[in-house]
Amino acid sequence: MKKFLILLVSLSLALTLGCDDEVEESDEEPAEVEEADEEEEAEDEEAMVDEDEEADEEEAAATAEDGKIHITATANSFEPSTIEAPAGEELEITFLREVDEGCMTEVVFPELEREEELPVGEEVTIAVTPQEGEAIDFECGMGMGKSTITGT
Ligand SMILES: [Cu+2]
Repeated sequence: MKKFLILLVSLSLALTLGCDDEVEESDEEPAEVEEADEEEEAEDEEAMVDEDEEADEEEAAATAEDGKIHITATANSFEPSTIEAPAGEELEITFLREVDEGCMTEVVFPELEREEELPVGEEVTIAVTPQEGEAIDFECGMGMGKSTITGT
């Protein structure tokens, strides 16, 4: 009987200790989950900052220098899409479509009634002469990627 009691006591002691261990472990787990969440949030914030920077770049007008500007046709836009050029001077716009995806297969100048195919990897140059305060638009054949050259 005495042996049985000792066995019982040591068993319950072992169970109690076992329970303590479990409680400690479950205390630690939520802390790890919180850390993971914080890391994810930090990554999300970085992604948001990157997007903001890209938006700023798009808003700023590129200035044509020496009567020339290079424009890249991406999958769905022209970059830069806002260009300022000296009024009354001929501007050579060189387009280069870099990717064989999306719909920037041609560039259309609606006001000038001009359009040119944009084969991938081939430079296509179009000359325009923007007048003071005049906006010359260009876009893809479907009217996407609207972009503007302004004479200043
Ligand atoms: Cu398009």
